[in-house]
Amino acid sequence: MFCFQCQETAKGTGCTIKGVCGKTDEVANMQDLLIYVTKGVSVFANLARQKGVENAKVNQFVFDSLFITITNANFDYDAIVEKVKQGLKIREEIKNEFLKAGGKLPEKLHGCATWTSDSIEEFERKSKLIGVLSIENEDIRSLKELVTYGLKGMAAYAEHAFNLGYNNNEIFAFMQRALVATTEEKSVDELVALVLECGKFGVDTMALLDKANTSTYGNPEITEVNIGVRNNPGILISGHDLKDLEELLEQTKGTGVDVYTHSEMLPGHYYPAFKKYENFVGNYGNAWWKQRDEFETFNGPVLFTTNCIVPPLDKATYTDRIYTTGASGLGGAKHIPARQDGKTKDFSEIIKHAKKCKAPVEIETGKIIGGFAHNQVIALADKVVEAVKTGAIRKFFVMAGCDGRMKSREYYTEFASKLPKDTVILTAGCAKYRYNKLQLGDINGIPRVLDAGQCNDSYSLAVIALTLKDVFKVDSVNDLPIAYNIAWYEQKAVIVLLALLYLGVKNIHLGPTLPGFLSPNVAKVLVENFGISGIGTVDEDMKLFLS
Ligand code: SF4
Ligand code: SF3
Repeated sequence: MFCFQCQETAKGTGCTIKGVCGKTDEVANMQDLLIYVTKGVSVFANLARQKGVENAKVNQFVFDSLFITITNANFDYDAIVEKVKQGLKIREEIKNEFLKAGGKLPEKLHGCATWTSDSIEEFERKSKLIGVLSIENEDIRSLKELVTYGLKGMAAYAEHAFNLGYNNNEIFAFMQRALVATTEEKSVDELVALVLECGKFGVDTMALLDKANTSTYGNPEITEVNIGVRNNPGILISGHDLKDLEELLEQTKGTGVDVYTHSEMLPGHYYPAFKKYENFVGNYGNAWWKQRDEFETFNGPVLFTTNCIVPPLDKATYTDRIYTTGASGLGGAKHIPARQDGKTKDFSEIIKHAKKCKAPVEIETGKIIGGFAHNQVIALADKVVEAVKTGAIRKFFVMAGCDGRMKSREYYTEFASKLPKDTVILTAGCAKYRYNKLQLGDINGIPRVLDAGQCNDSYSLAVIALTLKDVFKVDSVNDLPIAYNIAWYEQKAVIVLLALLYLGVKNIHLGPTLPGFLSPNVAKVLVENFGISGIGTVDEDMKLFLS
């Protein structure tokens, strides 16, 4: 195996024996094969599209497969093998549709469009030959992988929007065109342009998901979320999918089973539509990487709707309480099947399981506050603008992104606590758990940590910046008193970053380490054109940001 797609990649350069995330060699290789086959499907989907054929099943296969290979989403070898088989079938289907529409096969086709097999031995043999390192030139490899990781993040957001009935064929067409581009000979300049285009479609996808979420569940509003527990048995729901949350709440209503959110599902509490559920009790625990402790004490079943899963240790007592659904998967865990023919998912087994479990052990008490997505912040705009004009707010710090296990991430807690009292943190994603319980106070009633929601709600932060740009009548978002100190971990953060670059945001600080997949030359391009940099010590950075 070779994988360097996330921030925790071994030695900052690549996981080669086993993933730091827990992905085995076999799973990593099979995910590579799935990406390879997905590129093959995209080859024919692109050709077919030129003949006017748009195939919804193909589009769904492509975004779902990309999503499955995101860090910490799916560790289930058998599920990934099944997906590869499905891909080979779908590739044949779309190829035939292309031929039926009068298409003529190109003389030369990439191996991803022609390789086929039905033997697992051949799957495994092939999977070792087509990975990241099969691209020799390190700059080309770096850019092609940067595009691929951006697409993975985009796919995740597209899937959530799709689950709520929101689609955009232009996004699907871009995804497939970009996947095919990674199989073609391209110059560095062409690939840099593709990276930026990926950012453009990242903005579109996040805007689509924002529309899907807010049209379906209302605009997030200021909410105090309980972090303590009640005495009933509970189900802990993690990941990002709000449709799953809705169906779980509907099915647990009146059963005596409480529902708690974990990690990235916390912002579920901010939506008006979910406030009517009396059994939607609060948020339990912290960011994803603390799950090995927090799932022990939770006592009840845990439902993963997406990443981030940490495979349980052998001694864990909660392994049989894990359920997965959607793109997520874990060998040995029960997977709740997708919706069929417009029906809801069936969570009855989890609910039955919960009824046999003890109530959660209380690990924290009190409340955290959030719900500062664009609509809510813009409703407060007068107050915010006033505070900036009078100098009560000196600067905003966008500290969105991901959390992770590395000790170096303590930087973000220290940074947040050392920020002067006249600054405000804008956050989204699980990065917030590094400072959302610090009691940083407020400025004239505006909390100093404004949580917009999940990582995809980083879109809200962009909308807020663009609104402030108009209010303050400045030419560029870079003229606003906003600094960017972003933490990244997986590929959703990659698409958020590319989206910000596309919107013209400069001088983003990215930490705790720069991506291992950036070759020195590609890193140089990002530094020279966008002013991207890493982080230093808290004190040095604080001086730099406030100077
Ligand atoms: Fe390593 Fe990250 Fe890849 Fe997992 S996802 S194998 S930790 S680089
Ligand atoms: Fe977190 Fe995985 Fe990225 Fe969605 S849940 S921000 S790391």
